[in-house]
Amino acid sequence: MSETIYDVPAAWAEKAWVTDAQYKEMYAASIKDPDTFWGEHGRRIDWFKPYAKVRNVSYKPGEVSIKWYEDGTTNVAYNCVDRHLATRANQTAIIWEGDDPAESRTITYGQLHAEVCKFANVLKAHGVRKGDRVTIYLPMIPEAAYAMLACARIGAIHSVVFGGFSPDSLSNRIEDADSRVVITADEGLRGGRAVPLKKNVDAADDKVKGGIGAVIVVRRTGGHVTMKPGRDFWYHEEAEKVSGHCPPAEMQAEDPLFILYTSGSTGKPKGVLHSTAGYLVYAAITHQYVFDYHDGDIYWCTADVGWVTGHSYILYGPLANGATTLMFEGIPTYPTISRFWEVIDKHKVNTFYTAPTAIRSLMGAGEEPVKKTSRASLRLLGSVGEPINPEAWEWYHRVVGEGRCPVVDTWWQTETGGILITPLPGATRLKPGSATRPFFGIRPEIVDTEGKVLEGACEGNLVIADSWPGQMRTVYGDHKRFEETYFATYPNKYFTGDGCRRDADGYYWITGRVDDVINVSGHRMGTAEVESALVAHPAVSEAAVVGYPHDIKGQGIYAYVTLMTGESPSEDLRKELVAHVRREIGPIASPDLIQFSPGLPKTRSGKIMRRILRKIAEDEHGALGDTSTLADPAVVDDLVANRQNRR
Ligand code: 6R9
Repeated sequence: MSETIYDVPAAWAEKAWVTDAQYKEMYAASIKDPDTFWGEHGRRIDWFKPYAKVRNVSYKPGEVSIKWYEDGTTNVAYNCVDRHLATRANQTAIIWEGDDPAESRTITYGQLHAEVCKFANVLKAHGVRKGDRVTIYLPMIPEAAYAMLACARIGAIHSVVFGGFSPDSLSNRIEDADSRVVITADEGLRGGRAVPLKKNVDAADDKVKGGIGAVIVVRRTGGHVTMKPGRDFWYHEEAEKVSGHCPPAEMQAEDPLFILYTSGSTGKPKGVLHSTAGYLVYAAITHQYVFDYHDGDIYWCTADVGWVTGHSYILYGPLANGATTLMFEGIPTYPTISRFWEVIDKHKVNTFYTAPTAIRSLMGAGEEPVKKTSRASLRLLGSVGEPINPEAWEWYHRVVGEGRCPVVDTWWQTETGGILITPLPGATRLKPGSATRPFFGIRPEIVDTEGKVLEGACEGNLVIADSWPGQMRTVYGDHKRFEETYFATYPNKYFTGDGCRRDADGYYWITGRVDDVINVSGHRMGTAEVESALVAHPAVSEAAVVGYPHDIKGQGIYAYVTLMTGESPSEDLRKELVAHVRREIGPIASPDLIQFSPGLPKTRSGKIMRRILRKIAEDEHGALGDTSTLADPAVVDDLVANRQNRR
């Protein structure tokens, strides 16, 4: 473990919103009296009707209920757009950088307002009402922002599905959310290659019970698509038919804002539900303090809007703060491996927020592609999505940031809505690899497997002892699953699913998932999902999937596959199974290694012993531990002998 410490640069301590002393004071106050702290910060957004009640939360088993600002009314789109018009109508809200470096444009707050109103009226014209679910399956184009804000404006609940998901994954999400309207584009464009989004929607529609009601299609590439009469509508044609005037709906603070599907340790992906006011307050306050956002900053988060990072830190947090946010359609390596740094120079980006997997892959190309750019505008760097190894942190800090930019390693989850553990650049001394300290109002605890709260320097499972406004409210349509997943393991606490170490300075070091979720390039993948995709193949009788350390992706996917009688292992079958999983879920779920195994290690009660499979996949088979409870210990010898991950 690296224990290098980086002090807060003097200039940062001077200009930042909070110094170390202020952090300590504000943090203590936020924990001692959350009602006062959040009562004040709730006013950073505008309200139609102000709230009198700040929090109303119960983590009690069987009656988990989370409400913030519940008697107030407001509107998220109003807060992200309209309220800035008086002072920022001509300020750039969104800088859009296309996949092709020759394509970029800026959208002012005034233009954003007009676009969002139009889009909202198109949705209304197609029968979308308050509370209806709208699925958004779009590439990284400004229309994704317009569509999300349009939903918020009229009180519809958006469910954004990442453009890399397959028709099957898309249809499951459309069906689970019971959403009648889908917004997509003819094609997406990434790294010069077209992604057939509309075609995927057509394929998904065949699988949705009752079919999709209406598909609104944004023209992006002009590529050929088939339009089904009565179901498919070109957005640009619909937009011409509607007025540009659309008043924002008055929403209750606890009305749902969006659903976002995320993988868990069991079953199909869960629809994480976030509500209106608390989410926005939390996205806004964290965006301000964590990125030390000041008026005039150019801010770039490289995530896709299909993930929570895109929701909170491309769109809602920055726009609530009246910021200029950059939206990038492409990939880090196209047309050249210097693309990120070129975009930073082109738009004079001050704050840059990306994922460790991107840093590790760019690190592999050496310093020259970075050093040939200026990056003089950069002041702050951020990291999110998975633990960042100290080597990657140091490279990011030294090469990309030239040693002058603090790195904020921000730990959070789809479920948390916003950043929970993080440095503040003007306040926190940095330790590479540590997410450092809790944000205001956050009470992390480390517990052992029995739930005993550990004190001081320790290691165990990370729980959060109390609520914060950005917390998810339920699993869409399944409150019982919400309680069981997050509040049953350690009663009266929110269980994160992450392991964590706390050092003697009170710094937190996230060690990774402790459940059956793997983190591939910062994307969450449930092992159960990949397994069920594999067993859906006719040649497969049984499958078990675990993660293993991967130099670039953080974790890779290792699949143990038992074939049906009569089937025999081959390279072709291996390839076919990879292609099959890509088709079923999407490319992010592709197994990196497949081991054909005649049997899987099971207990006498038939439970697969994943601990053993993990050890073999990690090439740590010297330390398999106790195998005496196995039904057939000989299975393990075969697994070790034929392991795929030899170092
Ligand atoms: C925002 C986001 C959440 C899981 C989380 C943890 C891992 C995210 C991290 C991190 C270490 C960080 N994670 N940020 N681990 N350090 N800075 O990524 O949400 O996709 O739901 O993933 O990602 O394991 O539990 P999500």
